[in-house]
Amino acid sequence: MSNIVILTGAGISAESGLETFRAETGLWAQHRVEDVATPEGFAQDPSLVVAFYNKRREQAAKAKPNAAHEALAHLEAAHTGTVLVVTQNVDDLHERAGSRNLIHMHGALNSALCAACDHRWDAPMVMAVGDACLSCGAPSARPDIVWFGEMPYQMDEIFEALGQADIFAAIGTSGNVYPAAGFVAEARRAGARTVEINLELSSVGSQFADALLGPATRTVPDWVAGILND
Ligand code: BJW
Repeated sequence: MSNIVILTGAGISAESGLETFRAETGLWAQHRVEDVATPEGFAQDPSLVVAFYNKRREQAAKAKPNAAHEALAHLEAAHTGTVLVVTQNVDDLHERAGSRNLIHMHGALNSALCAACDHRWDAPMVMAVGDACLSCGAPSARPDIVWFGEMPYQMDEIFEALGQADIFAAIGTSGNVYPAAGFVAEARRAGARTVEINLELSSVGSQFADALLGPATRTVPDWVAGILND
């Protein structure tokens, strides 16, 4: 019985048609990160930020889980040990594929957060600046997204799982954003076998014991089949 922790990033949803961040034509080539993914950007121009996430919410709703999301859901159902997926993605393709033991460490497009009282609720498809909180009534709704400088969610649970991991895989993430980019070091300290699954080696690729290079819809099902046949 082995414990498997899987970190996913934008690359796992790329073949579902969702843009990654750091590709040449990706989201950060079209928007200044300071403008749309920081609390300061939201304070400066909330309409711009709300519109950015409204558009991405609409795109995510139209996208479908691909063979890589489905393979991870199958792994969770078929593996005799534990499987935890920690995603940096704010789309809901993992849960729509069937993953249940899942942490959205950078938040979720389908969730709204009250900046006044921290209450969360299901976001409407189109949020507006100054939407009222469903709990306290303050006009303080914001997208429930972890921006730069904010604390990612469920970090205690993630570090506890990494400390007990036998296998750690990072799929489709460039290794540029912390704390997620530090998970491989944490998993290695715990003695986990580590594998990077990506089109190319990431910024932290040299820290992994193994690499599987290629599109996630091919490499992830192959990797899952290998684990289940072990
Ligand atoms: C494929 C593929 C295919 C493509 N198949 N693969 C200096 C040093 C160290 C840290 C810091 C520092 N200064 C500031 C920091 C901290 C900061 C940080 O890391 N900054 C860096 C830029 C240096 N981090 C934070 O502020 C975080 N909070 C924090 O640290 O709190 C304190 C703390 C300390 C200790 C413990 C705990 C907490 C918050 C980070 C919030 C990130 N937010 C964003 C935007 C919001 C979400 C959204 O709008 O969607 O999250 S940024 C953006 O990057 C998004 C992503 O989740 C994240 C990671 O991107 P990802 O997923 O890796 O995408 P890409 O595009 O970079 O890569 C795609 C990959 O896929 C590529 O490798 C492709 O090759 C691959 N690929 N197609 C397989 N078909």
